[in-house]
Amino acid sequence: MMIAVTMRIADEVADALAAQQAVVALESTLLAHGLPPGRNREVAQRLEDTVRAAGAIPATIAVLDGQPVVGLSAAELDRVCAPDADLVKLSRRDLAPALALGRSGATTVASTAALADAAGIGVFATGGLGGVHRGARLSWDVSADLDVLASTPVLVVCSGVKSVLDIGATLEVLETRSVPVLGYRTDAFPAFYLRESEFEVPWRVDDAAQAAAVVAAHRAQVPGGSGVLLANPVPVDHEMPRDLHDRLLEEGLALLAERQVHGKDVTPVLLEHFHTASGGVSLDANEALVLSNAALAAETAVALAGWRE
Ligand code: PSU
Ligand code: MN
Repeated sequence: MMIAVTMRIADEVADALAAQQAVVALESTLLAHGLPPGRNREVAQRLEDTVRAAGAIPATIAVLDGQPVVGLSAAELDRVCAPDADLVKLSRRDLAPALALGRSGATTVASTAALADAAGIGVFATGGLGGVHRGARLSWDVSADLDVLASTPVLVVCSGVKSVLDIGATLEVLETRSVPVLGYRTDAFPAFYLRESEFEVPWRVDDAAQAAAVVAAHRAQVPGGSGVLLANPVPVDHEMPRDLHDRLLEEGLALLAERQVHGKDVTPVLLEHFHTASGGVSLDANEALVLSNAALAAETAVALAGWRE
C-alpha cells in the first residue's frame, strides 16, 4: 500500500518548483535547539532574506501538528522560535511517530534532507552536519545525518562538522558511503567554529558554478542516489579564536560526561555551553556561518536551475 505523504508545501515554493526555479531548503533544529530564543527568530529571517537576495526561494522545514511543512510562514517561524515552543528534535526515524501521533518538532539535517527530497528540493543549507562522535567506538553515536546523505540526492551546504566530533572518522564514513565532499575555496575540511580542521578535503571548488557542475554530473552520470557535501568555512572575520574554542570544547566535553548526556541531547547541550561560556562569540560565528552557507546554497541552486535550461 502506498501512503501519500501529506506534506504541505507553501504556494511560493510549489510555484518555484513547478517552474524549475531555484529553491533552498533550511532546517529548523538549528533554530529551535541550536540558538537561543529571540536570536533564533532573527537568524530565521536573515536566512530567508539571504536566500532571496541570491535569487532563490527559501523553504524552512518543520513538522507542525503531525504535518510536514515545507516553507514555513512568518507565523509558523514565530511558533518554531518561541521560548515556550517545546519542540521535539526530529531525526528521520522520528518522523513517522511525530506524524502519526500529531506532534510538532524541529527537523535535523537528516529529516530536513529527507523531506526536502520528497518535496523535490535538491539544495539545502545548514550550519554543521552531524557526524561520528568521539568515543563512538563504544557509544555507537553516529549521526543519522551521514546515513541520509548516503542515500538522498540532496546537496548539503555546511561548514563541515563540529569540532566536538571525531572529524577523521566522519570523513571516513562519508568516503565509505560514496558521498562527494567538496571544499569551497579551501583545501582543509572546516570544523564549524574554526575554518580548518587537520583534515584535507578530497576535492576543491572555487565558485558556485563549479559546485553546480559537480552536483549535475553526480546526479546525471553517477549511479547510486547519494547526496553531495559542500563544505564552506566560517567567514574569516567570525572564526572563533582557537584558544577560546579549545578551552570551551574541553569544558563542554567534561560537562557531557559529568551530566551523562547522551543521544540527541549531546549537540544542543554542547552548543549551549559554547554560546553561554563564550559571551556570544560562538553565537556570532554560528550566525555568520549559516548565513554564508545559505548564500552559497542559493547561488549554487541558481546555477543548477540554469543548467537545466
Ligand atoms: N547546525 C547548526 N546548529 C545545529 C545543527 C546544525 O548551526 O543545531 C543541528 C542539525 O540539525 C544537525 C544536528 O542535524 O545539529 C546534529 O545532531 P546529532 O549530532 O544529534 O545528529
Ligand atoms: Mn547522535
